[in-house]
Amino acid sequence: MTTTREFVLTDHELALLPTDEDVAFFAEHGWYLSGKLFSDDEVDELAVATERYYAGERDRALPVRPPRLACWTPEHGDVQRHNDYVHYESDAIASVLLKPLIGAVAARLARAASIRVFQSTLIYKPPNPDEPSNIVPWHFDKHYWASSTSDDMLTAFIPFHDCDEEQGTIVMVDGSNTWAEIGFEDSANKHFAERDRSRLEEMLARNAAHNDAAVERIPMVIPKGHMSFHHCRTYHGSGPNRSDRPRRAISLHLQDGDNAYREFALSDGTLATYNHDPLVRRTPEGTPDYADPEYCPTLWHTPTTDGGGATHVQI
Ligand SMILES: O=C(O)CCC(=O)C(=O)O
Repeated sequence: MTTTREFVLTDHELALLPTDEDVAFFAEHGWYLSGKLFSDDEVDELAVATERYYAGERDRALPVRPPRLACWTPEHGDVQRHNDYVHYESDAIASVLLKPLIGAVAARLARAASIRVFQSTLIYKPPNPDEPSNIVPWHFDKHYWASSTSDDMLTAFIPFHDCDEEQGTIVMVDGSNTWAEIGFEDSANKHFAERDRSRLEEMLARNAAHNDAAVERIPMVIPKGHMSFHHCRTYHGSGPNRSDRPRRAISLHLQDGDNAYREFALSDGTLATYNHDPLVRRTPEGTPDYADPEYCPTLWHTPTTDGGGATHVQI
C-alpha cells in the first residue's frame, strides 16, 4: 500500500503551528495544548469511524499478534478500552487521523525535520466513577519505548469532544520531562495496566524529590478539535470519568525521523522489545525498521525548498 503524500499547509494551518515561545514552553514544561487542528466535522467523522471499528469493521488485520497488543473486544465488558494500531486496521480512521498538520505541529515541538507515526491507540473510558480500570496511573511513555533510540518522541492526545477533569482528562506533571531519573526498573517497560499502581505513585514521588521538584498536576482542558501534546519523558496519568458521557480519544504516538531500533538490555540480559518488532520489515542490518511505512507512515516532512514548496514523499 504505497501512496504519495504532499506535505504542504494552508495559510490557516500555518497560523496554527506552535510559535517559538510555544516550542520553548514545551521544552521546559513537557506539554502543549494546541489550537483547533481538527474541524468539528473531522472530529465527528473520526468518532463515527471508531464506532464502526468497535462494531468490528477492519480493512486489514495484523499478520501476527504482537505479545503486548492492547486489543479490547466486547467480551472484556464495560472497562476502559484500549486498541492499538487503529491507523493500520481502519482506513476510515487513518484518513482523518493522519492529518499532516498534526505532524507539522509535532515537528516544531520536537525540533525535528520529519515525523512518523509510532502507534495509535483508541481509548474509551466508560462513564462510571467507580470503574477502577479508568484510572491511568502516573507513567511516562519512554519506558515503553526503550528499544527506540530517540528521546524526542511525543504523543498527541486527541479527544472527540470537549474534555475536562470531570471526564477524566489527561493530566501532566509539569516540567517532569526535564527530571533526571532514579530507580528505573525493568517492570517500567511494561504497560501501566500490567504494573503495580502504588509503585508508580511511589516512583513519581521519589523522582520528584530527587529533582527537588514539586508534583504540579496540570489537567488538560481540551476543547473539541484541539489536542494536547506531551513529551515522552513527561509523567502523566488520568482519573475517573465522573461525567454521564464516555470519554473517547485517540493517543497518537509520534517519532521523529531519526528514531530507530536499538538493542536495550534488561537486567536479566534479555532485550527490550516493542510490539512493532515482529511486524515491521527489517533494516539492512536485520533489525526491526521503525520507518516501515506500512505501520509507521510519515506524517510530516518539513519542506527543504527555499520557496516553501511542497515536499512529496513516497510512503
Ligand atoms: O488516556 C489517558 O488518560 C492517558 C493516555 C496516555 O497515557 C497517553 O496518551 O500516553
